[in-house]
Amino acid sequence: MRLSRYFLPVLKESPKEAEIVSHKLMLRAGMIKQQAAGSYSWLPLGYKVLNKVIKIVEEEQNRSGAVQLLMPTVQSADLWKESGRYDAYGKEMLRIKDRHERDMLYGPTNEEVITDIFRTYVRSYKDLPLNLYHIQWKFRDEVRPRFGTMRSREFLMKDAYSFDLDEAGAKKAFQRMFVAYLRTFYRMGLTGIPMRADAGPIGGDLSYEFHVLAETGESQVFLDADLATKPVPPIDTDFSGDLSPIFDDWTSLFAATEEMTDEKTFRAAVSHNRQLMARGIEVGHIFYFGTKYSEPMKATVTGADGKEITVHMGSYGIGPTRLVPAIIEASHDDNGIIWPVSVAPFEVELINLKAGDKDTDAACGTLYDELQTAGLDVLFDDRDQPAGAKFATADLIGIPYQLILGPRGLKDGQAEIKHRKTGERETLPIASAVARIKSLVEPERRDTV
Ligand code: 5CA
Repeated sequence: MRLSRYFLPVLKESPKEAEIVSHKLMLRAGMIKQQAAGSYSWLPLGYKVLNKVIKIVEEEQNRSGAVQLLMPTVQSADLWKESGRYDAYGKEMLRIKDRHERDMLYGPTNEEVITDIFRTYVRSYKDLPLNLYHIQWKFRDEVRPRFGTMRSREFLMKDAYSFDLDEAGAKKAFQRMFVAYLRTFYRMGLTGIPMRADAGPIGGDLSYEFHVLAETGESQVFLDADLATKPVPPIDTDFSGDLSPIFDDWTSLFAATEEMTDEKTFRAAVSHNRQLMARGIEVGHIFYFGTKYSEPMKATVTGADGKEITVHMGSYGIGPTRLVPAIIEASHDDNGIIWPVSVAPFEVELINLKAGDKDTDAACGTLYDELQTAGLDVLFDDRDQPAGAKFATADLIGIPYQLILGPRGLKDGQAEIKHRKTGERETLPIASAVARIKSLVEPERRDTV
């Protein structure tokens, strides 16, 4: 992408309405624009990051055996009356009437719709286990939408729903999602720590939240510090095998949100040198709730003995539009965002220090073509602007590697690479620059680990 042809409305000043660093940086870097309270447009740079986050979520859901579909945003209230949640959900639900005065709602979650799909088509125990997921917009009329897309009213959710014959089967489904989540957050450059949590309005008695540790997190969390450095299960993990050793290993270490524990219990349970009290951002939440929805909505299958079995269910959420600011909270400095390669809007930014100079333009044009041919996601700052302004924008939008070329370097046959994260600079022959960038980027994509 040539920056001269792109749409990147960066702001010089920090917007006053933003309280936390990720919100400030997303506005300054031209990633989002507020449209109403808790509602945002995703501008091209932000949308590109969001799509990379979504792709990782999809890959890991698919790897674990979940199957993707798509359900509507606007739902009929009838299903919610069947499950008994229509009145219970309260003011967070956006209630709508259509032209025939029928009660509709903008879905805050999809347990009812998926249970309806399941009961329409699935008849036999032979069709289980089944896990169906979608990535779709939700609306929750939050009391206090804040922090940009971190807590918005309209937000994107990946929600998966598992169906099993009994509790033992459902626990296995739960473990598959648990492992998929560990991998998902790791691939985005995050440490996502599973914590025992409160199930809230979704219900059930087994629930884990996944938290990213950050000073601005809304939850107080208590954990065994060893969890923060634990290697996640690798790409060749067998999701059809027994995952309980991995699950038990992770959940044997203390980690809980403030709703589930207190400081005294925590201090008594974890050895002194491993006690970590921190703030956390909830990026995922998984639930096992048995027959809470299948019972009232009559989601049953016929068992091997011909008897009707009410299925056991779980649901599993991830917030992609919250993950983007969470990644920024975890990875930034005074100059701007520092994207992990796997979710960076572009992997490398080519900077022409003297746009308009015939030779530099030609050399940069060649580099731009070669970077693309090498399979790299490239942003080319070809604008006629002072070098200082270009460097400031490059640091602000946080592209992991900058490849810099000007007339002086060109005369000596040398280009410069700047590593955004460390500030390290290397000067190298122009002819080897593309191969060098490729060798830096590829291992950091985390798509084969
Ligand atoms: N049906 C279940 C799981 S599928 C559910 O709704 N779970 S949830 O309420 O915990 O939400 C799942 C995830 O959505 C959260 O972990 C969070 O990452 C994201 N999320 C929830 N509310 C918001 C919000 N207001 N803004 C941004 N993301 C949100």
